[in-house]
Order: sequence, then structure tokens, then C-alpha cells
Amino acid sequence: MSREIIYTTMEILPGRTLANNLMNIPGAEVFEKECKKYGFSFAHFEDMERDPALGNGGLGRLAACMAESAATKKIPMKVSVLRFRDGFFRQEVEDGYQKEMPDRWFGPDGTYPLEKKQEWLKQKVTYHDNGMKATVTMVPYDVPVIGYGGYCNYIRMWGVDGVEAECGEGKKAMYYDIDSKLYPDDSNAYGEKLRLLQEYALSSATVGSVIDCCKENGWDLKSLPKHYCIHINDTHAALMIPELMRRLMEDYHFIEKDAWKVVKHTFVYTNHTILAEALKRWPIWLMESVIPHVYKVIDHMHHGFSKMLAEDYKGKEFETKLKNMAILYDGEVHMARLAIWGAYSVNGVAQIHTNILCERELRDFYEYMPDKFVNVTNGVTQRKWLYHANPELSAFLTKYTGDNEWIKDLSKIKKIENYAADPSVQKEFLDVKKTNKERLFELMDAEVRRNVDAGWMVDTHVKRFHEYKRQQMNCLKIAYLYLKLKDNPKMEFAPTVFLFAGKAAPAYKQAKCVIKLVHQLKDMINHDPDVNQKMRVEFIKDFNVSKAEIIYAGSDLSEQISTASKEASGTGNMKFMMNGALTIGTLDGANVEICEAVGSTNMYLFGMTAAQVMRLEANTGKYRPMEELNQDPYVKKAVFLLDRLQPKITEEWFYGVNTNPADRFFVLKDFAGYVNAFLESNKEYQNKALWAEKCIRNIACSGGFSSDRMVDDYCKKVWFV
Ligand code: 26W
Repeated sequence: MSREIIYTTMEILPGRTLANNLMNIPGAEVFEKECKKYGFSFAHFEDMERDPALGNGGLGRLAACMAESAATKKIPMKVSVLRFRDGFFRQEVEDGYQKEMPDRWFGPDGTYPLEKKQEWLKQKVTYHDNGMKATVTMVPYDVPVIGYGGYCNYIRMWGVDGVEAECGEGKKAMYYDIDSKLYPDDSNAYGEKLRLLQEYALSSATVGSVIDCCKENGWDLKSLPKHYCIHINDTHAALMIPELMRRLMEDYHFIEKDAWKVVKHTFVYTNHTILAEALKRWPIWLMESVIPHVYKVIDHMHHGFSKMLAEDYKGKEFETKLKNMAILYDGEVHMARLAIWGAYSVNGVAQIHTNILCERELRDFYEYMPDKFVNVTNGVTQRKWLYHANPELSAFLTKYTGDNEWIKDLSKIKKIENYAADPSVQKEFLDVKKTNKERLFELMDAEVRRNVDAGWMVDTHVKRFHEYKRQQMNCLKIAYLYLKLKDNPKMEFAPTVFLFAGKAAPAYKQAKCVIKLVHQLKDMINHDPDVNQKMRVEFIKDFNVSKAEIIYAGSDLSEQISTASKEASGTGNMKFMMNGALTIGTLDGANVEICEAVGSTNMYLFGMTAAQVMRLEANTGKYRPMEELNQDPYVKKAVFLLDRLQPKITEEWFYGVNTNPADRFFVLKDFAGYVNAFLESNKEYQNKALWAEKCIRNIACSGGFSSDRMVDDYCKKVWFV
């Protein structure tokens, strides 16, 4: 069965698309030649394009890799998103503190050069604001995503085109804000409501356009699932489920049974996080007041589902099931539960993540409907992250695999393993890395750039700032090494630059403290002549796709140190691997599969396993972080140093913040293992041949982490196309 995938997502992070699109079609050389004729370089054009920053991290970038790989595989797909006028935010740093500035990614005329407005596809989205009706017209703008070979998919960005409302002008303004920016601050009532308006706008416009396309083609709406599979990328667009139900029944007079049948064969849902705070729940009163027509359907679905549960479970057990599975519970709408109930397929994004979903977070659902659950491990496109990001390594790969087949089939990359132990190939690899490192240094402060060279180890921690990702543990490591090196100037140590980049959510205070801490360490260490010939700290502000390409290519060590069980998959880990950086990490997310692919001797693993973490979490009071300080006098000293710099962070370790237990991400528990793993890597780094060999083995084993493989898996296991 061939059907189009409608991949609906709140985020998309394609990076600059012009070069990628051109690279994937045979016409790229023609374009380059023409540029030259008129005295322009290709890079000149490339540099004119801004990064569409319509995402904040892994979720958005995954959508972009998905679209590109689907196009390469000629799988028809539209990525349905909102056309936010401002990107997530542009990160400035002032006195070491993150400052959020609007990210105006449109050109001066308020458009994006690669988009095409599709007037004829407009959709009307209805809201009720406490009884007053508002109708928002959404219009799509399509941006091409060209796959390798020339097949074209589209990112369909929905923007607000007009508002008709019974309410006054003041209230109307809120509807115009629907496409203002991604994830408005929901710690206030306005922001929270705006997020709901956004989720419904995306859901309703997407569903409406699918219905219109069916009609346009003369297809019976009963056959909708034959022509479309609608993918819910995390729960932000889960309202599509009741919306399709509602439209079929209200506008097309389906009886409930028939509408449900269409719904049940149309939707699939991918979960991207198990962090409880990210599993979205909406207050019922809010949903009822803003979209009562949709809420009514949800309420109905809830009752149908609860009735079914009542038939299968009795007494106390039924009550537990309701507590863990009901769509409406305790005054809230549980979006993940709505998505699981309405979708025919539910998947996690790495094997360990899917296991945790099935065994713990969604256990009752899994036991009740085991066939619905599958795993599809994430992947990234090698065309963006190798071919485009790293031309030198690409040439090296083509040379040693014998051809450029790896560009469309990454499993071919395995062939370079034959050369891993060859000294001349190792040398060539190290030369490539040197070039890439020098390019990376260009992104750093002049002062850092002047004082480091390509012989330095580049230890890189780039991703969103979040406590579970444990950038604060890396800071503690840096403080520890600083104190040790100061006391033992003769200590054997390969000079290292500790690099950070990433944004913290504007309202996430703890994470923002960590950014400040990085800058404090940078100030202290980079200016201390006792150590600054051996270590330097750097923070590259405003991390985005374009900078990421340079950073991954130029790094030696990839920090993937989340508390085991917390990182659903990670995709940065895969990009580093492909670019010949070695991983220091925990057995979390896709690190587990990376380890299976390349072997634990080719990475630096440490820390508690997910099972150990979960056991310790269940044993409240059992873990006493303070006790971890006694293992090594330098641990204590380093903690005290950080306590002086950012007491909010050490407070979390000793007492916990809000009502959370102390050190809930087990920084102190995992610390000794982490430092040892790092020192081991630093020692091995000094053995150039050994290091290069391990890097080449990592690249060779990265074939399974291509998003081409991921798309194949979705085709087979989820979309059935
Ligand atoms: C504002 C609420 C919210 C909640 C969750 C915003 C965004 C989310 C996302 C689901 C978080 C996210 O990006 N998750 C990441 O998804 C990647 C792609 O699957 C994974 O590789 C990462 O491990 C996961 O953190």
C-alpha cells in the first residue's frame, strides 16, 4: 500500500537548506559554475541563508533528518509544522548569563526565500473563548526538502492569515500570536493558553488539509488511511485524533463506529521522552473553555475507553488502571494517553527507551495492548552530517571504501574498518581531523584560539542544557582537574579544551546557573597561568545546526553523560560517531546501541545502569550524596569550589530543589567513574595510532545510525508502506 506520511511536529530544524538541496541533485555543479561565471562563490550564497530555528533540539532535528531520508527513499512525506515568525530564541551571553533575544529568521520582507505560499490550501480553525467564537485562517507555506537523487518532499509551515472573532480587538491579538514563537513561556496563564491555541491550530489545519486532499482526489473519506498515515511526533499534535473524529462525524455525518475505524488506522505516535514533566497534561477547564467542541469528543473517547477497561478489570485493579491509563484523570487531559488510545502504533526512539516505556512508564498500556508497541531507533542523515558537514572526511571515506556509495547506503562505510590499523591511513585520518579542528577553533574566542592548537584534545559537550544531561557533572570534572593540575604540575595530561554549547529553556533556572558556571570556570581557568597551557574552557554561544556541523567534525571526545534511563535516544551521539569522535558516556539512550555496534573497548563507558538508577530512585532516602565526597580529597575540594561559584548547583546535590530528592540525577554517585573514564581517554589520546584506530572503527560501525535505516524501519514496522 502506498500512502503519504503526514509527519506532524511542533519543531523542525532543517538548518540551511539551499546547499543540501543542491548537493542532492545532479545540478549542483551547474549552479556552482554559474556562480563562478558571475564572480560569486557558492559559499557566498550559502552564507546568505539563515538557519530556520523552528525547533529547540533533538525532536526538531530528527524531523529534518526524517524528511531528507524519506525523500532519498522516495517515500512521499509532508512535515506539517507552524511557521513561527521567531525561532526558539537567539542566545546571547552577557556577563556569563544567557540572554534570550528574538530570533528573526525571515528576510527583511518578512518571508523565507525558499518558501512558497499555497493560498488555495487555506484552512479555517475554530476556537471558542468562553462562548465567543473565533475563526483563525491558517495558510501553508511549502519548503522543498530534496532527497539524494532529486525526489522532493515538503515542509509545510502553517502561518496565521487572518482572524475573525466575536471578541474585542484585545483578545483577537492573542490569535495573531499563534505563529509568533515556539514554546511561549507557559509559567503564566497567557503563555499556557497560547500553547494550547498553537497545538490546536497545527492539529486542525493538518487534519483539515488531509480531508481536503482526499476530497480533491475524489477519494471516499472512509479510505483515508489508505492514502495517508498521520504521524504524531510527540504529543504536541495529539489533538489531531479527536479533531479527525469530530470532522468526520460533524461535517461528513459518519456514525461513530465508522469514524473511529478511520482514526484507528490513520494515526501513529512516537514518544520522545519519559521525563514526567514533559508528558503533557492540560487542565480540563482550560481545554473546555478554549476548544469545547474538541473537548466534547475527548470526553466521549475517554468514556468509551474507560468502559472497556471496566469490562476487563474489576475493583481495586480497575481503579489502578484508571489512574494509570484514563485519558481524563484528576482534572487533566493526559495527552500521551490520548495519543496511545487513538493511534495504531506507538514507538520509542531507542531500544532502551522503548523497553522503559513498556516495562515502566506505559506498562499498563503495554500489558493491555502489547502489539501496538514497537521500537524504532533514531538515526541521522549522513548527507547533512558527513557529506555536507565534513567534506575532508567524506573524501577520505570515498577513497578508502572505494566509491561514494556510502552517501546513499551508510552500511557501506563498514569497509574502512579494514584500514583501521594501517598507520598511513591513521595518519591521513588525523590530518583530516586537524583541518576540522582548525575550522572549529575559528568559532572560538580569539584569546582561546591563540592559545590552543590542533594537538589539543577537544572534549565537547553540546546539546540543550538540562540537569539530566549533566553539564554540571562535566563542570565538576573540570574543577577537579583544575585543582589537581594546579597541585601536580607534572601530572601527565594531554592539553584539553573543554567545549560547551547549547541553550537553556528561558524559565529553567537551574540550567541557566550551569551556563553561568561554565563561564565562571572559563574566566578562572583560562586566566590562570598555572594551568592554562594545559586546559581551557570555551562556550560557543547560540548553538545551531550550522555551528553544529563544524563542532561535530572538529571534536575528539563526545560527551554523552546523561543519567542512565533519562535520555530517550540522543542523536548528537551519532553525529559525533560518524565524524570520528569517541564517546565518553553512560549506557543510556542510543549509547547502548552504539556500544553494541562498536564494542565497549572503543568507547569510555562509566556510571550506573538504567536498572541501577531506577532501583535507587525507588528506594527513597537510600542515597546519601554527601557520603560520595569522602572517596577522594579532590572531589571534596572541587565540590567546594563549585559551591563558592554557583551554590544553587551544590545545593541541589546536597538538599535537592523544590520537593525533589538530593542529587536526583546522581552526579556525585557517578562522578568517580566519570573522572576515571575521562583520564583514560586523555591518556589514550596521547597514543595517536591507538586513538586514530578507535576513531576509524567508530566511523566504520556507524552505518546503523543513518536516518535511511530509521526510515526503512518506520516503513516496515510503523507506516506499513
Ligand atoms: C515544552 C514541552 C516539550 C516537551 C518535550 C518540548 C519538547 C519536548 C521534546 C519531546 C523533547 C525532545 O526533543 N526530546 C528528544 O528527542 C530526541 C529525538 O527523538 C531524542 O534523541 C532525545 O533523547 C530526546 O530528549
